Amino acid sequence: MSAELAPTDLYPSRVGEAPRWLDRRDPVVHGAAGDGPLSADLLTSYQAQGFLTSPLMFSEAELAPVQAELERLGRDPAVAAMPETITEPDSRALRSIFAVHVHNPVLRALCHHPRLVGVARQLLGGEVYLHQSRINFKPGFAGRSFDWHSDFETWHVEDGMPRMRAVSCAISLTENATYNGPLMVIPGSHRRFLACVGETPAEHFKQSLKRQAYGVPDRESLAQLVREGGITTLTGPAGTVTFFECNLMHGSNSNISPLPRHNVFMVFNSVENTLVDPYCGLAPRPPYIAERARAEPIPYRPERGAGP
Ligand code: 6CS
Ligand code: FE
Repeated sequence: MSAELAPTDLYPSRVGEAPRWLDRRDPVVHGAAGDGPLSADLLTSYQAQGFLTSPLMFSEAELAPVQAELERLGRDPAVAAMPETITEPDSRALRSIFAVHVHNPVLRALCHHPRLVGVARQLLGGEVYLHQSRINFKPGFAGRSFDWHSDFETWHVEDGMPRMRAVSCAISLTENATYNGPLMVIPGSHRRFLACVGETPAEHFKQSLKRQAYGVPDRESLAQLVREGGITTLTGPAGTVTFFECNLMHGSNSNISPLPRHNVFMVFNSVENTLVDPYCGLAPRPPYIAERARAEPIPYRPERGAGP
């Protein structure tokens, strides 16, 4: 790795013998109240909690074409064979399809939707591009869990994202109920960085996207975060939009209910925070997991009359 070219590693992880808390060196909110659709109160809440849910929604009519596209993709054998498609660790059920904003026009339109881009620009303080996008399927009976993690820990170590200036957006395409494996977050956990233990193996993504083993917090640190912040379960009807900060600790349970939980995720990153060589010293992950070449700003024109 050309370490001399990369900026100093402000968040070293997977390098020590024991887990370690490091100070957050970046703001949580990079823009201001006048810069976009979110009020000062919503920005203050995001700053403290690390997430915002339902400040805006997608209607049933807006969602219908996306839901139809998900059905179609889920059935297409050509899609099942793509490298972007990840199956569950214990079955051939679909778990994720990556880079949907690149290869699918319907999903691309959703990922570029001004309602979302306006919020991302405000939270990140300027122009944004998509670092990653994916559909996370969680079919009834077969959908498996996602262990607790901070996305930023992985993006920093494995992708070379230098600073905490990214935000994830989750849009639920089915109802997310308490019983079908909804997203769970630890409020306030984004305000510190937990350096994890373990050395990243080569091509870790082949395993981690099914079941993550490196870059996951130790039990003691996790218990401490939950003592301080509790756990919030993000339930809501189809169309619910959640923004969560890149360093917020989150995870989800398996879906043993008969009812599917399908979400679309996209990750907005500031154009001032583009990727450098991965801090773990290994080869970068494929571009369908972490975009490094196409970091042009998403064109933005505000929706007329929109606002949370
Ligand atoms: O690898 C990624 O980019 C995302 N997926 C997992 C399972 N963990 C980290 C991050 O959210
Ligand atoms: Fe995640």
